[in-house]
Amino acid sequence: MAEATDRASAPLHVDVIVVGAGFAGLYMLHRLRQLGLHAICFEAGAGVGGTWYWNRYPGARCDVESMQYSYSFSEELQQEWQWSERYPSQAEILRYIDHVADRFDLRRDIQLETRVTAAIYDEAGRMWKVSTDHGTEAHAPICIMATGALSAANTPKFPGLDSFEGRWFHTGNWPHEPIDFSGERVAVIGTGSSGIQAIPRVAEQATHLTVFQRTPNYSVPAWNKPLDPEQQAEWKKSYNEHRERARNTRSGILYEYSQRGAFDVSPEERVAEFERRWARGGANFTHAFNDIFVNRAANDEACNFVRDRIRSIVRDPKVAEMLLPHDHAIGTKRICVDTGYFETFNRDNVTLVDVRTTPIEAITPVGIRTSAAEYELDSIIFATGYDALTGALQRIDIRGAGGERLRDKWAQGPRTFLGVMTAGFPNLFLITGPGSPSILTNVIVSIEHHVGWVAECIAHMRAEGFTRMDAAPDAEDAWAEEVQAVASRTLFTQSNSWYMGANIAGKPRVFLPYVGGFQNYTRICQQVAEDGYRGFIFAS
Ligand code: NA7
Repeated sequence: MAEATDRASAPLHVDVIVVGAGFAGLYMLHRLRQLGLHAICFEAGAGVGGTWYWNRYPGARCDVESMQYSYSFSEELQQEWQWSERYPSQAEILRYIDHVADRFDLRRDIQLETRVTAAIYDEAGRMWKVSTDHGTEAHAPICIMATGALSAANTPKFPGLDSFEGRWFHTGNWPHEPIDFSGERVAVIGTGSSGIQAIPRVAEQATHLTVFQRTPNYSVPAWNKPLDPEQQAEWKKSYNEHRERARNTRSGILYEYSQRGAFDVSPEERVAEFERRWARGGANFTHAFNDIFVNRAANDEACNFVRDRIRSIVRDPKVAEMLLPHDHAIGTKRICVDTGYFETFNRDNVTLVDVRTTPIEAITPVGIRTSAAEYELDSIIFATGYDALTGALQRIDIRGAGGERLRDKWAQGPRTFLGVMTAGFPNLFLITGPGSPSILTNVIVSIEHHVGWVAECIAHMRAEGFTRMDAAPDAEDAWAEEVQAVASRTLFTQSNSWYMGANIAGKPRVFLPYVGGFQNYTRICQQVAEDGYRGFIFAS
């Protein structure tokens, strides 16, 4: 582990700079070493793990099953690691990432507690000059942004937050010491995946929990449970086959993808199918029929089923009504997977406040004031999400050829070729960047694909003697159109989701990831490479 202080004042010269030591940065570092390159990785956290380092809120858990949410690049690694539950907790994922960092001896090239503040391309020297919050600089011909799609926390600017005399937290930046809410009056603002996971756990501790909900959300039960060691061993016998099958799906996850439309079956069969999937748990639910993401009537059937479930779980009909999602098609905002979320509203110590009808006006020294009432609080938890996909990149001062700022280039929305490069920013690679399937998939599957593709591309550059690679503007324009075109054929673009940038004031409303399917996307990437990296411009 490098010391955070007293780093050399002269710029460090390496072959590649990697920004971020989460799942993407760690694997990138490993692949670069295999190419014989000297890379350095900067990481803002005091440990590796990225998202899973920061998101330590109560109940934090992945909504992709453990046997799938892990690296596949090492047969030894996937065989030796034992998962303990169907869905992995944050703590278990972090133990796994720490194990990976040690097992592949990655730490010696990672500088922790070092936030990258700027990355500026020096055209004459063909060099990325990267600055950090320590005032240090590193220079490298190649820079790789492994900064994460959900890593730039969004804390709404409610007036008066600074005056609040209690404690406040963001789920995406949770303290590392244990936080005990016993005996406290607590608020959770936000009912996305993070809020829905945290709310049941906080309600168990707090004297009183008030949930401030702007948009009710669809959630299906996780039915999390311990993993049977025999089943795990059985799965591992053909781990690579499972992985390969997953890579050939649209989300990189082995769900049961139905080949039937919702109206190909009788109403009774339809409900039976939803019931079967509800009983099985998880996001598999939205794949009950193959038209749920494209046909509003089919989607409505799934929505109605979930609304009926909410009504049957929540005892107070008024509260149940407040919890019913109506404003978006199921799955077009990330579907939540919960443990006892709706049941929590049956507790005497939990109150639900609808901030669409009674908006939060201010945070006061003693609590939260809405247009209708004042709530006295000891702690406030912001489960208010992220400036997704572009936020982490745009918080860095990135300047490409001719000094163009990425923030300016992306002012009307991000533009990339394949989500992996953006024209005018030579030798700058993005891992699971906007315009790639990224968070619409099992993100580790996407990360492994991107890292592998970038590593092969760098190997190609070296083999051919190229020192400069850039996306061609016409290829980028065509890809940006394709990203929007495939999205417009789905229901996704009709929702005010973070996929659309709609959760951040002033963010352009464009669909950010590529929704055309992971398996189709990877074929396109492969074809581009086989065609001599068609759509990229090389120079030596
Ligand atoms: P999300 O899914 O963006 O959820 C954030 C929640 O916070 C959502 O309910 C928002 O309501 C709410 N929110 C945001 N700003 C405000 C304000 N100003 N007032 C009231 N409520 C607000 O983030 P998560 O962290 O839960 O999940 C992110 C992803 O991480 C998740 O999808 C998984 O992939 C893992 P809104 O819906 O915008 O009305």
